[in-house]
Amino acid sequence: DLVPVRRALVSVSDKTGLTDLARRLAAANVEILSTGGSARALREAGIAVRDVGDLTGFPEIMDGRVKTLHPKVHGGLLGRRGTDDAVMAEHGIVPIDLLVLNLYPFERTVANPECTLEDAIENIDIGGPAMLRAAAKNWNDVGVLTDPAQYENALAEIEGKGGLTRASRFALSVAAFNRVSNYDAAISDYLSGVSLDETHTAVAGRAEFPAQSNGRFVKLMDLRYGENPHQAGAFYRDLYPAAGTLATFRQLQGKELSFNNIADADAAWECVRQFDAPACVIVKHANPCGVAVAADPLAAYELAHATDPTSAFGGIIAFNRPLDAETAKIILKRQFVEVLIAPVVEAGAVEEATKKANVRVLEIPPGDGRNSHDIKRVGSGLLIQTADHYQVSRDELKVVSKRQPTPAELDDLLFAWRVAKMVKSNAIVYAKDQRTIGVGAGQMSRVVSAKIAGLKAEEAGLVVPGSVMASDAFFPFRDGIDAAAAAGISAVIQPGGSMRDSEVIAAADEAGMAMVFTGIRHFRH
Ligand code: 93A
Repeated sequence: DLVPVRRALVSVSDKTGLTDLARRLAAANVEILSTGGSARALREAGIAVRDVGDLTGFPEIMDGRVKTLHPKVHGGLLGRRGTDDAVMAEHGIVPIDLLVLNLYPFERTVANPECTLEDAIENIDIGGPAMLRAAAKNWNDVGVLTDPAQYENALAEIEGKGGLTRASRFALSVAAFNRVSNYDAAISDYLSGVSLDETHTAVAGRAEFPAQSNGRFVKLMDLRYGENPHQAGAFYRDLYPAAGTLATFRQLQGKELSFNNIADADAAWECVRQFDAPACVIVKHANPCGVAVAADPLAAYELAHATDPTSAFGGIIAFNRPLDAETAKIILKRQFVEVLIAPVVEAGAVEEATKKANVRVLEIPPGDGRNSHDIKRVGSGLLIQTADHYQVSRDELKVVSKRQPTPAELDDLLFAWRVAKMVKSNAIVYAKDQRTIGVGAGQMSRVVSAKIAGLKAEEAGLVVPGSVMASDAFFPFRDGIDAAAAAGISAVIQPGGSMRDSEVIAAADEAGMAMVFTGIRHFRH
């Protein structure tokens, strides 16, 4: 099932790894055909190449727009060895066994805010996808490399066996069709966001909501099952994942990630990366059950854990600072952990984790990229919205109570607000000294969430004077404030905007509470 590789066509925009690849192909007695810039780069490196123009007897024309669109190229890629030999011989078409090609950088070009429609159009590759499709269609006889990351394995096969195996050729063919599909989707997305004004000048449109947005995800892995064992599941990631988001993770140790692990890890990571100072977030069933900011990760963990030790059992724990061996050791001794996440996991910490084979350890390289959209399935439709990355700042807060919050209360109010943003609605967070003391999540009535937060704080023995409360949306009635007052809360942060705001503010004033409005809410369902 091996196809010997005797002739390769090399045409690459991204010249990464090009000379090494060509040198090794040449050493394996592969004849190299190449296009303008690629051929030049190879000659400069002292590698013998033949110009495609020499093969076709036709020059590159129209600034390179037509360089490989020729029957001698496409016949060489599409000809079925055995079936088409006579017709190939008749027309002087020689077989091309390997295509090494990556496309004009359309995605990178349009990512530049200065990109004009003309720049974008010139970067639509025509000959490249045509050759990729030809080679990929004829995978039975031809290999196709679309990404420098594929070079090493292919070279190893060619050097070791003299050709590519059937399994490799098929996998490379699928990858090539994937690439073409993603490329076309990027072009279609971009153009769908452009409209022409009265003078027929292109103006950028609502590019965040393209008319079509298929083919922009790539599968990272199949999962053992979905949310429940009778459901199937898989994990896809954006073709171009935003730096610093969960989808860029590296798993350093532990069992395979599950569907729920990934969902919870995302919630934990997105929560912890909101904080500048060292922080720890523990998530259970999609909600933070303990969050703290402290002098170092260990101190933050201790405080986060103490919020709700019962719920923390089997939790997903995320840090926004490197995780060291000592901290990992203490955590793993203290409790059962599903996933540990940090921007850097020191070797000693991984070592500690290997003692518990099941604990998954993830490293997420730093970056401040954000997911741009949230997607939710409804029936056989999709709800799409821009993601909620709003961070309320101190000077946006409006004090509505008679009493002003103290500086310490203000710090805690902002802390609690950030946590509340990551808690399922109705979300109520009680906090004190930059740590949660009770979290009420996912209730259908706000007052019950407030009661749950109070109950948790009491159970953990953490209710202290001067504690604060955050509510992800306004209080429709004063009962939530009364419940908080009864639990010992002294300051409240909430969006405001209820019909009964005056009643709610009066309840705060009666209890001597400070209350601030954010003016914006953070529903999370
Ligand atoms: O302008 S094209 O659409 N017309 C072509 O005939 C063609 N053939 C290859 N672009 C074409 N290519 C692309 O040129 C390849 O996909 C590759 O990205 C690039 C390599 O050009 P060079 O070797 O001149 O740097």
